[in-house]
Amino acid sequence: MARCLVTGAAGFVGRSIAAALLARGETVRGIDNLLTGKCENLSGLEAMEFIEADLTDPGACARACAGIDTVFHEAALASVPRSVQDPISTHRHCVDATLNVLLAARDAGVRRVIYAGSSSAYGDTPTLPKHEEMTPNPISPYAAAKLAGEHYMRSFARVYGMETVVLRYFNVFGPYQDPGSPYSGVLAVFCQRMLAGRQPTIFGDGQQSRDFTYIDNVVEANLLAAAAPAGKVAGQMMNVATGASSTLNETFDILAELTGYSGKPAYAPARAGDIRDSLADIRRAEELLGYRPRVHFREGLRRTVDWYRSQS
Ligand code: UD2
Repeated sequence: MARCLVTGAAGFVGRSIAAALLARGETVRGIDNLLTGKCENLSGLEAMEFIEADLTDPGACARACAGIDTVFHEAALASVPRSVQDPISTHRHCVDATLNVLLAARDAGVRRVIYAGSSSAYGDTPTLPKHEEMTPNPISPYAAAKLAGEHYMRSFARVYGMETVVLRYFNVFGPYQDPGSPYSGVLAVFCQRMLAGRQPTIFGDGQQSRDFTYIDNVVEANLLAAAAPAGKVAGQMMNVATGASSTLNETFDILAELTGYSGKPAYAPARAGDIRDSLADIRRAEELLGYRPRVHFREGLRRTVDWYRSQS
């Protein structure tokens, strides 16, 4: 790899990828509009050149892509319920931004763009595990927007010969995930609340299941995707997950043990756009990248709880 650009570099996944790249001695530029990313996430990334700008601005994308070899496109406006509330903003920061990044990357001669896809693309189809040959079935505006980005990736591979790689992440969690917004990922919210002795709320009956994926596995998949031969990965899409799932009720029980929280969860009605079960088939990433999840769910939760404890 020569020079790398990480979009969403002040966000949870982006900062984690940037940190791993810097640790390998890569030259890294980051861009973030700080809409959901946080300045404090940049601490430890001082060696990274940072641009505070919005990817909906084509000029900012051009500046960010100049001289870059590999783009890790992590910037997005995450969250299913946020997209139900405000689909236009989700579209702007997921779809318009992605097209701008691709156009700027094409014009700057970027070799490879790796895209953070979302397991939400599979929607509520009953078949488990979800494999890449399945027809996408997005339910929420967020799922539709992230899937549109995948289609743009593939089309840029086909028509412009760019090496695009889509990694469909399944419910990523770990240190630096923001627990402080109503749209935060469930594990960040639960860790923070339970460590503070505050009752978490489960939306629905708690029997919904997720293939919760610890951040280090996602970072590793990105590094592998950056290094893989083009003949194997260009224009491809693959799941990045663990291949195992847990229900929210089970997860609550593990977190109660790890945090020492002794209360019960509250239950509230299920959220619109929510899907019931999610579990990945990860054989394609194994075959194309040599990816294997190294940190399993319980160990990931333990590290995550330790991190939130160290922050509080
Ligand atoms: C979707 C995607 C995920 C990622 C994410 C980004 C799926 C299966 N996954 O995650 O890959 O793209 O969007 O935002 O589509 N919940 C509670 N209490 C809370 C918060 C959440 O019970 O305080 C529930 C929520 O209703 C859902 C589950 O926890 O059933 C997970 O919610 P989430 O927002 O962490 O992630 P999810 O699955 O929408």
